[in-house]
Amino acid sequence: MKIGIVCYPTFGGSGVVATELGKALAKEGHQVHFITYSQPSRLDFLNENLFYHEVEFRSYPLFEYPPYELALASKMVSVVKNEGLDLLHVHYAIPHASAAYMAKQILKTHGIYIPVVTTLHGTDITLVGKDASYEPVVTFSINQSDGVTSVSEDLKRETYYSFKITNEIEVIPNFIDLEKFKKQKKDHFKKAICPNGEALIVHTSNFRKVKRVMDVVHVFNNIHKVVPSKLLMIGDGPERQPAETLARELGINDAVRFLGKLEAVEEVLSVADLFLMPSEKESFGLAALEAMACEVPVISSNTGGLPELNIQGVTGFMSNVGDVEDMTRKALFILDKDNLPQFKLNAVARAREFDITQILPLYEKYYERVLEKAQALKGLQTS
Ligand code: GMT
Repeated sequence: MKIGIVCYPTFGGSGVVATELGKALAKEGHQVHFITYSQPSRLDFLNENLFYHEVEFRSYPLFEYPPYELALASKMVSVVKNEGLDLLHVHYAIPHASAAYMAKQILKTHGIYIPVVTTLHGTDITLVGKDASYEPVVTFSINQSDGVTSVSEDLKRETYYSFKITNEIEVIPNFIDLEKFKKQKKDHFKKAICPNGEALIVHTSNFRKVKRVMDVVHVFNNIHKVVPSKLLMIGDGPERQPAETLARELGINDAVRFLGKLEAVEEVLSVADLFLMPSEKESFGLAALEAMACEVPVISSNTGGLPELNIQGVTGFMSNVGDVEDMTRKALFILDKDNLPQFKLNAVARAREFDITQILPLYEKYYERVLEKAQALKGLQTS
């Protein structure tokens, strides 16, 4: 198949899923064309089946807001035509699904029918998409897609609840490459951070409000009072500075290190004992899956799709959003030396269920179904 993938090329979860999916499809022999405004950060390997097309958009003094969506739709039209794509797969509804709809209509006037698959990732539905300034366009473009997938059952429910959706939504969960995300021997690194055998707690995110980064600092502060421990904060975003200030105010700044964005997160996860994800909303929780793959149990909130990943009392624990005391109690239970080894084994066993080798065929089969449906429709129109 020749597949066009549209995504945000940044560090966010949807971009990571889209890029890893494209890489895996290319390894399987499909031809994959990424269409984005810059090189996706995880598009870091060479394969004869991988192509990258940059969306260039010119500004003009008249434009206070450059019309990116138009430039993207135009680029989709040219890539579909010039490369003979079979299908467009857009990740994150806004604005990719509506740009794809426009490209599809333009291509129809050239006698080309390009099926569009839209994958809903989370905040495109739960936060941004619901907003009145986007809702009609999001509803319309989901309903106009030839296929729609969501990354969890919860996100599917939420989408049907919040929008008037007439399309079927297929759940295909996030996945992990266990060749990359696995526990590596990094004893020297652990020794450098925890010279006295302290427990190592890790949080990774884009430090947006929805991640409740302050809860991470509060939970750690409580743990630190009982168990000698260190906290590594990976990623960057608007809540980083307030979190650093809070750590200083609580007097734990020596035990907390902010590392910023890291390429090789798996190296840090390899030496971690516990992962914290107290998010307000989380459609799946890819960062928690990455931790679990590296044998790290998870303390998370019980929101969104997290109960579909983190099994209560087995791979970690869940608490209500904002219940810092409950999260602390459960974290201390996991960190007990009699409990930790089993939680670690359970975490990686669960992660194996989301191995890319299990999930990739689901996408391939779904593409085939969408293409068959499109062919049948074309047949009806020409007969
Ligand atoms: O977590 C983020 O804020 C980034 C966001 C994105 O779209 O880039 O992640 C969402 O998509 C991921 C991949 O499908 C999911 O694993 C995350 O749970 C989801 N984030 C939220 O729902 C907040």
